[in-house]
Amino acid sequence: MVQQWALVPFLSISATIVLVFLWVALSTRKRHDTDYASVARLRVYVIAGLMTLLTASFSLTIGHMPYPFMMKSLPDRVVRVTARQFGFVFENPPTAQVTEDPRIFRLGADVELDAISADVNHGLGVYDPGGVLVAQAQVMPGYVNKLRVKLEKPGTWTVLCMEYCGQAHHAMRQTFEVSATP
Ligand SMILES: [Cu+2]
Repeated sequence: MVQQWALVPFLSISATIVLVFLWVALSTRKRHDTDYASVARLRVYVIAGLMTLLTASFSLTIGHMPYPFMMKSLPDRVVRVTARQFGFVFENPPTAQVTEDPRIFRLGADVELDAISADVNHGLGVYDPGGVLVAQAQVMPGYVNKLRVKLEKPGTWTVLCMEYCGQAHHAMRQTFEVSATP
């Protein structure tokens, strides 16, 4: 749903850019003198408008950042995800005293995926059972990227590689289960 709504600003901004280019191209057909005072005034309006737009969109969206819930609480579970050409391996962290299957979670769990690569750069894309991309992170060799995900839908979730990493990149996928019964 979010992905579909993202098309609306993309298409309207693209249309605006095309119209501005057309307007500029057509306005150069006949010669006229420049009124620098009105150009300066227009510039002030454009900058003021842009600042208002940016401030408004910043204040409206900042509350939806995923970070506050990450700061407030510890994850319910931590799972290490190692990416390599061409797959993802889920494991319990070596220090954890858990015997749970690292690919089965309970519904509503707040999970931290500690993603690292064993070879080249990959991307970790986490899709819910409806096929919606819920979270993603870069996966790099030599660095653990911590991705927090709330598993709010029961069923089979899919992990796909989000960065072209070689010939079988398209086949790089893994699944995990979110079960409503504990
Ligand atoms: Cu990959």
